[in-house]
Amino acid sequence: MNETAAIAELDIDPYSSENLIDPYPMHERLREAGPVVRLTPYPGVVACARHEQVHAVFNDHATFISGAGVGLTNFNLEKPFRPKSLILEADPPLHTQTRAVLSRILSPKAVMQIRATFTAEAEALLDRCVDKGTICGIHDLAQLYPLKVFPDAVGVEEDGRENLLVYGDMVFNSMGPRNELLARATQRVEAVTGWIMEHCRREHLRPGGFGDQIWQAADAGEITHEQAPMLVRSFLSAGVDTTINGIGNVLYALAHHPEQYAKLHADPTLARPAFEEGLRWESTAQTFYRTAARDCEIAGVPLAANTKVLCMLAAANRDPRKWPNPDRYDIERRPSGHVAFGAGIHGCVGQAVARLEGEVVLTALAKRVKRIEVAGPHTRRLNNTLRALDTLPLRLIPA
Ligand code: OVV
Repeated sequence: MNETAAIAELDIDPYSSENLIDPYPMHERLREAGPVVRLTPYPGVVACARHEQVHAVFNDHATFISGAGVGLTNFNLEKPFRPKSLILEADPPLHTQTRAVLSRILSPKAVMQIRATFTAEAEALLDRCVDKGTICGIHDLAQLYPLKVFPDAVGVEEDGRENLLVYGDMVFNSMGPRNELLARATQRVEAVTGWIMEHCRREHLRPGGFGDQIWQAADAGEITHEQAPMLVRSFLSAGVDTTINGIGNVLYALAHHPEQYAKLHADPTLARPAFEEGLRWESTAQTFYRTAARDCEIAGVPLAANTKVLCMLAAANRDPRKWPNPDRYDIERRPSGHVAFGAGIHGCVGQAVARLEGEVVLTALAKRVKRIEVAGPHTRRLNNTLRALDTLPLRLIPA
């Protein structure tokens, strides 16, 4: 360390209702205050809202570890709400082993094999949506699609899949403070945790599906049989609520930018970049934390060991230092380098599946629908980590 810089300090609560409803003014204040900012309501926490620092923290996994939790809670000091994820909340060497298994199961080759099915399901669902004419973009489209195709691919039975929504909501709320949102999620999850853990067991997983492939990796000795259900749990935790909101948020973006939708309708091959730009513009996972494994620094600012570092993905994805016109949703922008999937060794292992879902849904939409009209006010579902909509009334004008 050459020079040490003073650290900015802001009295900001990222989890206030006001900031959860509209985080963008807060993002700007945090980015402009400095490369790393202390949050006075949360002692021991600093926030990075600029792209450069978020990217740097994610790419230094030895200093900024995940094993002490990727939410506000420091697992070195407090017990997690559930046994730690063997991939999300793990560091090398454990993470290296579990990641190898999941990344093979979700490899580009595996994604090629599910592509035809995922496409057919998107087309069938969009046929039904167009027949309806006026839909809730969340309930009739953004939720139905991932809740069908992803558990099908994992090999989970149809009955009870709505439990995945309750569970995902809990997992992502658990990364914030002990506020009212977390209290309510904790109450709701009680009735579904048993179902989730039961469906991680081999006898509940269709042979050959992603879930069963984890058990096969245990048979092959790549992981233990005790680890297998915990890795299936990662699919069930991270695989549904994330893509639901990725699709929901991009529908919101397209409905509110008719000129962008017109470009997509004219050229459905823009589906993939339109989804990608949606992730940049309105990032599904707004935040993840890391924990300083030792005394260290960010941009010359000294940090003590055990400092929790709040990485604001959504703010980095609109950092004017990185993106021209960052607040503009532009489907012809190629937003490579966005951190909506994180970055570094913990970068989303399911991102090829997420992109496939986004692409085929937007392609099916673009081919059938000439125009999307906002058919009423939307409502938000507040969550400590996810940018989520509850309702999104849309009128689909057929081509
Ligand atoms: C990326 C992510 C989010 C939530 C849960 C998990 C992973 C997990 O591994 O359980």
